[in-house]
Amino acid sequence: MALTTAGSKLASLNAWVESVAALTEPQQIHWCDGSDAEDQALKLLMVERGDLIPLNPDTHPNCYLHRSHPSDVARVEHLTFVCTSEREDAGSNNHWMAPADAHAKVDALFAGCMRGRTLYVVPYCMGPIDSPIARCGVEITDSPYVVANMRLMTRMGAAALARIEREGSFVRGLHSIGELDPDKRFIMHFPEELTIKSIGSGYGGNALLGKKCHALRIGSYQARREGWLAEHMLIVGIENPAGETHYIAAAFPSACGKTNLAMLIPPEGYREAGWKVWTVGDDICWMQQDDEGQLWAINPEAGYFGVAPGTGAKTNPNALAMLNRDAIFTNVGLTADLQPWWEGLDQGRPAKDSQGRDFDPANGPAAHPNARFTVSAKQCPSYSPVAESAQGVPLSAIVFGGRRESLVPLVFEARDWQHGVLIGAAMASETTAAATGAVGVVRRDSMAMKPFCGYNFGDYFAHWLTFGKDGAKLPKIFHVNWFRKGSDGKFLWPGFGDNLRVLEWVIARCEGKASGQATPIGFLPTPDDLNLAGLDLSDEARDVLFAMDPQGWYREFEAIKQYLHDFGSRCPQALIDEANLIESELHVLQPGPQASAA
Ligand code: SAT
Ligand code: MN
Repeated sequence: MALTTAGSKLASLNAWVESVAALTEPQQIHWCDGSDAEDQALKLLMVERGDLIPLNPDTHPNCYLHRSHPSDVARVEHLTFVCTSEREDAGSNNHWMAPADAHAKVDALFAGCMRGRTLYVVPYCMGPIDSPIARCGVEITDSPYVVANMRLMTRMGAAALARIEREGSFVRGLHSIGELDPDKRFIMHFPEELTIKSIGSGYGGNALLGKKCHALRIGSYQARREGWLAEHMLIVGIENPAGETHYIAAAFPSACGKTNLAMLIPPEGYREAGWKVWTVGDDICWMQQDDEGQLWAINPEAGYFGVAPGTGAKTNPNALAMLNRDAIFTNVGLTADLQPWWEGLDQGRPAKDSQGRDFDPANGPAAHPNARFTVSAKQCPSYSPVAESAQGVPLSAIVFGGRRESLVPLVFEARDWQHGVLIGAAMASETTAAATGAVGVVRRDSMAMKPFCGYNFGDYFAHWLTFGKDGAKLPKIFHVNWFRKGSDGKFLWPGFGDNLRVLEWVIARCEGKASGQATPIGFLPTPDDLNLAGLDLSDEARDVLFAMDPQGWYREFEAIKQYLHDFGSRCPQALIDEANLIESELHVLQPGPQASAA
């Protein structure tokens, strides 16, 4: 690998790299071209340093294990800031710091932080390189692990640099692992300057700046300014036996099964009938509306940074099939013969845990619950043939979903766009291991964007409403819940491949071919509206998954209204009116004297 200081044809880029080098004082500067040779050289370097462990070359050629610092295994929302000039523009959904204070705080930590290290300049493109929806950025980092991951997760290197030089603009992301000290860790976003500064973490969403920092936080801000949407959604194509494919975008919080849904294998009867599922993306979706109101979506990413635990032959065979070559594993366990191992894998036994200790169940699971794999999207057996299309795919439906063990039925449909935006805004979910903090606590997570929206949620809801123009060919909006539990505490719905049964109803509703019952919260199917053939659903499941509990929902809407009110005058009145209307309809359905009086 030639370690050069060669710059670009873009003076503003060169000047930025020079100013960062002056601040961070690296030993050398390397401009990444994204080539195989560069990738191999970096991996060799990391193996020599002990940052990567080569896995079994027979079972997992060109695969590596990385162990991050035990204090650095997830996103850190309490250390993540959106730094707009006006505090209100960041909103109560974000931690805020004044831009000057934030720059001063992190620049002091960046000063001299790359001494003895290499500064890597990583040009990347979010989205197919020739797509008008795609946007570019440059990440400066001192972590070769970040470089190797960015090469899998984005279109990284020479082609991206050429586009950046042509366009003359790019999002600036400065990253250093710093001292990996949680007390000196900050993930700062300056949306008005299209700039990110992240220090003190080498992990996932904190360090791979193209992902959550650019494609969601800065991206959502850019999207509002430019009139498009940057969302925390998978994109999946569902092909019916007639060969027609409908594209669905679906928002779920981190670690709620987006990757599994994006790579779903149809149940046997569906497979035999000719149903196919095509993966476009598993985490992020950028959408633009055309003149007819149709939304077109691209996956800005080029790879998957998926949760390893729970990925098995039954839950996600497509993911397993793509993970046996050219992949990076982070914080998984290891078998005696150097194969990656995690809970939920159907074969092998762990010899080492995620921290490299001899595996001992007394220390907890072998893999960290937020252990990840990084792999090129092209390796997915269900990778959609149109995933690289510059114009994107046309969306038939948008699906919101959370992890809710009670109240929320399996699926319901919004009456119209405005009601759908309310459903998205009101989303709530039990927290997972993808972020540090308590797991299993229900919190509102509007559109699964609570950790990722780069501006005030009130303005964000208003932006969503602007797409609902009269006569627009908009996708229908749905809400699903795969995680409802029965009185025995077990999941009532089998999930995984069987979720296609729900998506079949979703698509049939989009085509006007299926029935649904009107309720105050939206249209619900009855068990007869879904194909449940071959499923052994309990009576409780049939009762509960398709029912709307007016009293429970009345209480839910009181909480939703309170939540909306917390955004003050920034929250669009139309959403509050919509919530009031639903609440009054629910009130009428309450049992007891009030209902007879109504
Ligand atoms: O760590 S990441 O933010 O990249 C993954 C996730 O939380 O979805
Ligand atoms: Mn995610």
